[in-house]
Amino acid sequence: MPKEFTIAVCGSARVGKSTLVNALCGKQRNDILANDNASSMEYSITIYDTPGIESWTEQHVQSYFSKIMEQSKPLCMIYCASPGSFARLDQLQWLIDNCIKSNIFCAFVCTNKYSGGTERRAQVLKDFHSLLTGYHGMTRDEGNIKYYGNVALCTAVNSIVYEDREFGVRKEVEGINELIFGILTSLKDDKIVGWCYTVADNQSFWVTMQSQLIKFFEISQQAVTKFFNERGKDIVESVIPLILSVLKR
Ligand SMILES: Nc1nc2c(ncn2[C@@H]2O[C@H](COP(=O)(O)OP(=O)(O)OP(=O)(O)O)[C@@H](O)[C@H]2O)c(=O)[nH]1
Ligand SMILES: [Mg+2]
Repeated sequence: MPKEFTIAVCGSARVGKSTLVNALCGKQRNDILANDNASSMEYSITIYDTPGIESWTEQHVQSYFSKIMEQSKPLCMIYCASPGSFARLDQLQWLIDNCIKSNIFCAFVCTNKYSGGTERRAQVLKDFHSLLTGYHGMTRDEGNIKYYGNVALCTAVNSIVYEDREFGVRKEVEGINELIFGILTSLKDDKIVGWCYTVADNQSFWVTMQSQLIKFFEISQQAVTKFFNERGKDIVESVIPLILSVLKR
């Protein structure tokens, strides 16, 4: 039996949930089957990406999330809101209460951050912040990510290139690698493994964040270089086993 991990993605319709999932995974699919060759154990990863709920009412949230919980407990809940889309903080309380009760880490993400202007983006982040401080004080503010103990983090991302030809504006992808790293460093034990496999194909993450990963997990640079030389260009094949061996220590 493969070890199963699930991730719950929540939020209103058209805010950029699926685009974020693709950016995190580094590929266009929602169900990933990954093999850990080192132990020949199989990991199965399922991402629940809501098909656009038009009215994100408390009732919808409850039935959707309860259904996921029946299947298996998610290792992480990612809540998405785009600038201007976010107005019903109270409806999120049930969701956070339940995540905390079940020990599920929450990532609150302002998706498509350039779509609604600076003020609206700031408002979403302000709303996330005031909501989360009701549960846990802010413990860290690093790399544009605010952390609230082991409960949650919040940040803003641009999942794909943003272009406004009329105003001659172009913005590159932003905040995805940092978000992956933020979630990775907030999880515990085998949830870390699940998250590593979720983002296993995101070459950009493993390459860009290599030194941060080495530092955080206290992996030796020498070991990474050695694996890298032996296994060729596949960073994933070289870094994930090292993280796993650190966790098993
Ligand atoms: N430039 C840019 N466009 C984005 C971003 N996120 C989403 N979009 C665009 O916004 C639209 C909606 O994105 P989706 O990812 O389909 O949103 P969704 O929340 O999955 O939508 P539903 O599944 O219908 O609820 C698409 O046209 C995306 O290309 C982003 O970060 N940057
Ligand atoms: Mg979608």
